[in-house]
Amino acid sequence: MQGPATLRTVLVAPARDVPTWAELFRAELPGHRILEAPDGGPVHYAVVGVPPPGLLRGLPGLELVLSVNAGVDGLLARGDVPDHLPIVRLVDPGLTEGMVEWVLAQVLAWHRNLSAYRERQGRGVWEPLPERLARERTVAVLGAGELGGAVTRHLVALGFRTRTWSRSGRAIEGAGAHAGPEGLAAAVAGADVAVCLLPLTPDTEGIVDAALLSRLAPGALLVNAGRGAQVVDADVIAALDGGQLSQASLDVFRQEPLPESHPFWRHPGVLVSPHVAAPSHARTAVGVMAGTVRRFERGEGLDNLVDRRLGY
Ligand code: NDP
Ligand code: OXD
Repeated sequence: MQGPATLRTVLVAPARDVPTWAELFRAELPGHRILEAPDGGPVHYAVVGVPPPGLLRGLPGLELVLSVNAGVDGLLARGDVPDHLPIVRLVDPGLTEGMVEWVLAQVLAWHRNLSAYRERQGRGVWEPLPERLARERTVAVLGAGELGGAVTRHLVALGFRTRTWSRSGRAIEGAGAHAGPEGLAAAVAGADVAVCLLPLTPDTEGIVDAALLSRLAPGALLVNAGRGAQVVDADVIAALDGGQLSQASLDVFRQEPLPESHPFWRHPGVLVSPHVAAPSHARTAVGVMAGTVRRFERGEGLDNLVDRRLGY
């Protein structure tokens, strides 16, 4: 029988709910040693979000980093993951379902004028607004990966004319595909809705700016659930004030929590949610991560490895 020192060890250190995550790992990987804090012994796998500075470099024997987030910009920005270590980001059906629901909730509520009727209700106004069919609206989805792809498939199923934009021009059935910097203008041209589901990299920072917004249809909806720094805040406010946007549904912000003084809080055209579009649920994510550990130990190839060169 193996003693504790020889067991493969998983350090479970997400920012929140460590005991819950650790309990689920113990159930999934009963032959492993599951730690909730480093104990000086070898740690083969680290389950982290954005760990405290120095944590990863201080773990002897580390072989694999498992991100509890889909986006690894925060983890990479720390510069703390030694170059030789593979990082697997979270791709989890539970997270994907959450994102599909959140984005569709924004798009459908705007498309069917629900916020406008809510505002009219306060004034006792019975006034039907022009209603359009989904097939009369164009939605541009920036990012056609795990989340952008799933959202696109649902938009297509509802009948929206949908276009995606990605680095590689990855195709999603029923949607138009645009690629690379030269394809961005065509992807968003005349779109009624722009949905941002990009990872934050040097190439995507500030991508939702005045130039991009000016290419949308007047009165468009902007939905951002990627990362806050992809949006130029002042350009969004100006587009709302000038009528180029009628609403901005924002889940992510340059600074989180969103500072109390930020104009997004009080702008009538902005819907703020506190980075909840697609939370990582331990009850679905741990099974996925334990599967990755088992594949790693069988020497099989890993899915969803972060490409450090691309930054996602
Ligand atoms: P993926 O890596 O699966 O997809 C990323 C997509 O973005 C790919 O289609 C990729 O292109 C495209 N892309 C990346 N860089 C560029 C670029 N420079 N130009 C054009 N396209 C680009 O990521 P996910 O779909 O899993 O997640 C996307 C992001 O969503 C995360 O990085 C995170 O920031 C955010 N997120 C937010 C959450 C929330 O609660 N608000 C929860 C989870 C994630 P290609 O297909 O060619 O590689
Ligand atoms: C993620 C997130 O990247 O929570 O998973 O934003």
